[in-house]
Amino acid sequence: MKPEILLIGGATPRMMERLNSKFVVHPLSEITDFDTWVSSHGEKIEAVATNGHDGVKPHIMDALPNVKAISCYGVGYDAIDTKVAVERGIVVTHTPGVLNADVANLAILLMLATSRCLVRDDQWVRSGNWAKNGNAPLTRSIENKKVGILGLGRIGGEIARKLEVFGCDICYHTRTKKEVSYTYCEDLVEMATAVDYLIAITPGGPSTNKLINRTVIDALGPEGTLINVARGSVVDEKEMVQALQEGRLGWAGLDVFADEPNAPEELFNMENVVLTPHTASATIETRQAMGDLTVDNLISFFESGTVKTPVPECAGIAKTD
Ligand code: NAP
Ligand code: 8YV
Repeated sequence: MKPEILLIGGATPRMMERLNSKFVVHPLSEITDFDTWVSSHGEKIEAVATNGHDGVKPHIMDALPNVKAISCYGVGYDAIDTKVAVERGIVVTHTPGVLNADVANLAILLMLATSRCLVRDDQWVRSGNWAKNGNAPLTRSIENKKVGILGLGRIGGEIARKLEVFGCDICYHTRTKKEVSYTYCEDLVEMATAVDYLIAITPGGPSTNKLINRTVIDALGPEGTLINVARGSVVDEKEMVQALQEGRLGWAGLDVFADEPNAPEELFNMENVVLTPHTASATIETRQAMGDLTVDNLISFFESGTVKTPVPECAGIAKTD
């Protein structure tokens, strides 16, 4: 008998094929009346496959009493209540490591796109402005600039290493000092004051909520650039928009937003802003690796009771191979 699982959000064809071969998959998107479905199927569901955006909402968690594993397609799992999961003995897994390179690449792409005015200059050519009005205004270099990284974990570390090629002077802020050669800044405001670029790459959730507030934004200032590839919740979005409008913040490169898939409309006409729709890990190669790991964790859990990549909160209840 195949175990029955609930699939929240989308899955690639490759993931679906592998999931269907091992499980009876119930896609949430195909359930029209959740309460009726729960009364006939709720107790049969033994695992959930989800993603970092959708997570598992409390009413879904409550409706599935026999869930033993939740596999998240993404490294960030702030949309899953791990406290409740651990209390119920549910093992939560995620996809760390396999997306480091592409997320770091997008952070640097946003730095380059904002500093070199990529979107404006692309438009300069397409609109005929070049032929009509001559050369575009000069832009700014990222070479040898000061960069502050908020969150120097797997991805933050990769961003730092890649930025060394540009001669950037790198410092970072985390709760605990790391064994690295980059300068540790205990105080985020002091770091923001000192740098040209501030890159956010922490987890979301309560401990990082609006860490980048008005004081930090003002410390970064009119010559500063904010890059956010972490979670929209890490930045006080209203304050950021206002600071960009008033010229108190120079530029922003943003992959994540507080209310996805909605982004503040005030940003849409700003030339000093580059926006991407939460696509830092969205390459074919990286999404394949994430999908494989998401499914591997589930298969391994049901075949051997072990998982490959449990979230740290579940270290005490998860067996690893
Ligand atoms: P990680 O290895 O766990 O690194 C997290 C870093 O953030 C650590 O250095 C940690 O250091 C620091 N941190 C955590 N809480 C903090 C706090 N309250 N204040 C300051 N620093 C804090 O995680 P990762 O694999 O690099 O991923 C980081 C996050 O990136 C994910 O959780 C996700 O939210 C985001 N992400 C976004 C995308 C995207 O598509 N845009 C893709 C992948 C990941 P300390 O514990 O010492 O504070
Ligand atoms: C995904 C992410 O796009 O891994 C993360 O934390 O934010 C992204 O890689 C997200 O999990 C939605 O699937």
